[in-house]
Amino acid sequence: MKPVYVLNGPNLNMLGLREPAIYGAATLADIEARCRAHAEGLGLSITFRQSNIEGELVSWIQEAREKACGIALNAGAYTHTSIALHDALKAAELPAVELHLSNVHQREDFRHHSFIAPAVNGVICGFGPESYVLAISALHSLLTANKKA
Ligand code: DHK
Repeated sequence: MKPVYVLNGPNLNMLGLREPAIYGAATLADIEARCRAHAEGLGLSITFRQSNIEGELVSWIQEAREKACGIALNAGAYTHTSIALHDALKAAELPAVELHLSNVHQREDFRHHSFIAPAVNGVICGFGPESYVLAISALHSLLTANKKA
């Protein structure tokens, strides 16, 4: 089976150092390890990547169309700005989940709007690193449901 792509946008390479009161103490490497262990338990493999560059995220979503079975995306601040990521997700035609560590709805108004949300199956936010685990479980459910269909 093809891997799930777990894609991370800008500033997520700074986790552990960055505003720990909001984003927690776990590093992106810690989260990657947790995602791998969880995915393995579900019989999935993952490709885990981070970029600060919008176009690179677009290219990885395009690549996913052929090489992945689903996408979990924390697009960071591009969530709130990127029509390009919206369009790439639409074109990928794969099960996809938007996720965030923080509860964006409890935060500044500019974080309340997502350009990603209309292009994915669902959104998970506010559970810290557990948001990644929940997103992988959600993709597993979607993939299992697809197989039964
Ligand atoms: C991460 C970011 O970098 C912010 O720009 C988003 C998201 C929230 C998170 O909570 O994972 O607004």
